[in-house]
Amino acid sequence: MSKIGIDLNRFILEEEAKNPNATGSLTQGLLAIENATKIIASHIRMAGLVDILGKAGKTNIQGEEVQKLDEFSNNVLIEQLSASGQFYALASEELDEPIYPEEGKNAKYVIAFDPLDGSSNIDVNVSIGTIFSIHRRIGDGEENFLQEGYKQVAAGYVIYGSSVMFIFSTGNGVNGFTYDPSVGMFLLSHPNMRIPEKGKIYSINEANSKKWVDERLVKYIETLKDEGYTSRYIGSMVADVHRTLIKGGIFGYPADKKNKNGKLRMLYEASPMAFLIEQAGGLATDGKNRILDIKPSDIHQRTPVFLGSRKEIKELLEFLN
Ligand code: P6P
Repeated sequence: MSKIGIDLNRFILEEEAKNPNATGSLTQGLLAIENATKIIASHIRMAGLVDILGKAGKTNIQGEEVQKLDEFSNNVLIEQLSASGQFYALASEELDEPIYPEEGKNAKYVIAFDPLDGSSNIDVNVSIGTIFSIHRRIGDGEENFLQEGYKQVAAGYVIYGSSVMFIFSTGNGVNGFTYDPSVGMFLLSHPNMRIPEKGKIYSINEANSKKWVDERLVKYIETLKDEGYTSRYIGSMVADVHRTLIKGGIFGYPADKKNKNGKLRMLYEASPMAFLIEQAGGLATDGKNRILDIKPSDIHQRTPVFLGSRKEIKELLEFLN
């Protein structure tokens, strides 16, 4: 029987019930993420009205100190994830160092997140998103976040676009939920998401092509053009990856002479997105290595990223190696 329309909470609980060793901790952690993103979504929707679009240091109509949406999103996630007691440590794109909530001192998971990726697009009303990656706790410090991506317990993103969607995986495929504000719930709309074997879209910022470290990439993109591919680049990773997951093709942010390791971060952009794309049947590489096999050495390290359909990624690897 199709589970279309089942709410996210019930779906997560049913997933937990399938795992005899589950203690409910991951469930509570995922529900904390869900709560945080509902709060973020409601504020993004109001952003244009209550003057919190990309400004800081201003007071809003209530005379309250205005936070930029990415600072606001970061604070909401820290509050909700800490209060859940399910995370020993939190690493955020907005924080130089991880934080260790008192409530999570005995927790068995750690979480890395980008609270509002693509936030430079807020003022022009382009889709933006929250990205998260959950690992098992393995120690007392930063080593918890320096684990290979294939060890992720769960990963996902919430895209705040024409509709708000929660896309995640706990290692048993990818499922997508669409937010219904009339009932305040995420409802299953995209069960068992699979990326097409091949697409007709490439997504890369060609303005940087003269700076790309590997000129063979230019040749690869030219072959896609010769095959009739079209270009789509939004400049918001969550939006570009979401379209790639649904339509297929390839998304990339390569290394260039300015960004020697690329621009995107391993922990809370490349690794969780690679996990999702692989769970949906696609591939994700840094141009040489499988993203999920790379052991990070710094919590904010950057990496070149190419992800998408098997056909395009395999062809790219042949060009580059
Ligand atoms: P560029 C947004 O600022 C971001 O971090 C990602 O969401 C996006 O994929 C990338 O940077 C866009 O970078 O240099 O093409 O504007």
